[in-house]
Amino acid sequence: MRVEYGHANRLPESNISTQFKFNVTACEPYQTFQVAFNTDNPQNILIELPMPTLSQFLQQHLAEHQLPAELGSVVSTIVQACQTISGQVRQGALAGVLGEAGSSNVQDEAQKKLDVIANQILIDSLSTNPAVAGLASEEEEQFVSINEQGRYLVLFDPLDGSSNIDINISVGTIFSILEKPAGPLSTQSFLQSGRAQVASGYTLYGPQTQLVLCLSHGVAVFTLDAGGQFVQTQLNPKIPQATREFAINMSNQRHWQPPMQQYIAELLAGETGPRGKNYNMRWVASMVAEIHRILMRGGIFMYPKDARDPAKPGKLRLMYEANPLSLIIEQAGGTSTNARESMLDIQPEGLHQRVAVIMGSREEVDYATRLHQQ
Ligand code: P6P
Repeated sequence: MRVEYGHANRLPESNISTQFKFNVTACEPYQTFQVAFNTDNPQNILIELPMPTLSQFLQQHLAEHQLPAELGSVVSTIVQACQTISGQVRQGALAGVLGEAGSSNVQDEAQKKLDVIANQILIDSLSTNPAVAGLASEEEEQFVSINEQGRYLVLFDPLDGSSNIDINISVGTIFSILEKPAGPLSTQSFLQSGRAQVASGYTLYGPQTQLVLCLSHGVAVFTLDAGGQFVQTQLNPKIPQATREFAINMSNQRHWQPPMQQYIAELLAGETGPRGKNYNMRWVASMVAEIHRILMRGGIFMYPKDARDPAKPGKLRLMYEANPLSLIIEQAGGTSTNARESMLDIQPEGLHQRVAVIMGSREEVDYATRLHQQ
């Protein structure tokens, strides 16, 4: 953070006669700093201050919001695993981690080598933390019991967007943290609505490796620095209410239900149609990358129910994709639904339950959802 020039209130033990007040260009609410300045010309104060690291942020955030230290410990364990995964992703072919694993997961999807590696890194890390009672992963059919006395449950998609790995397009890790209910650990322990999440986040392995974290009190963005530290680079990004950018896989258009057909047709009609403005489209095929773009500049992301498999309400998974990302979207001023109800209110019925997804800028999500409710 730079303080370009400053004025400070009367400092103790000082012989300064005039009042000074700092006009700080960017500052964390809790950032404190000592100032020694030249009284001959106080206007030329330049002070470089370090942005907080993840551990500094957690220490302050947990205290400010009276959150348990164990929650910070579980977050730190997940983030350390993500740093290890980042190292593997970055090396790609050089580490021999690209290509197919030659196996399928519970979703009957072909696993990439990095899917399996990332999954094992997270399981191994979380298994060392006594605050973790159990975990659920996209790559594991059943939950994994860790410590019956643990306080938290962790659910994750170890490497979302893995079809992009071999072509060097951004992928990410998505995680969700719930409190373990009383009683013996079972699948039912995990089946809590998205509103019950005590934390969620994702790590985006892109041009930068970035961590986006939400402990239900705002959203913080961190960037992995050259020394291997996550440093806070943004606090409480806000998603614009309106947008001109939508993200959907248009090749599925003929399979959508009529309300989604209508909604997208109106967007494509642009300023000549009922919406009265032109739109742009993006599709990365990596949900974490789409949601990060929306967090940074707005937009709407959709993966609707389609007729290819009428038994499936959607492609994406509720517990470790839609819910953790919906918490972040809502905390940043956006909204998220399954086209009928708020995503975070859905009562889960299975660990790997799929769901239709519409999330992002409130104005568009509300409009698209209303079309499905008519
Ligand atoms: P499609 C990645 O496989 C994923 O689960 C999401 O990250 C992404 O948004 C979606 O599927 C892409 O699906 O059908 O366009 O390949």
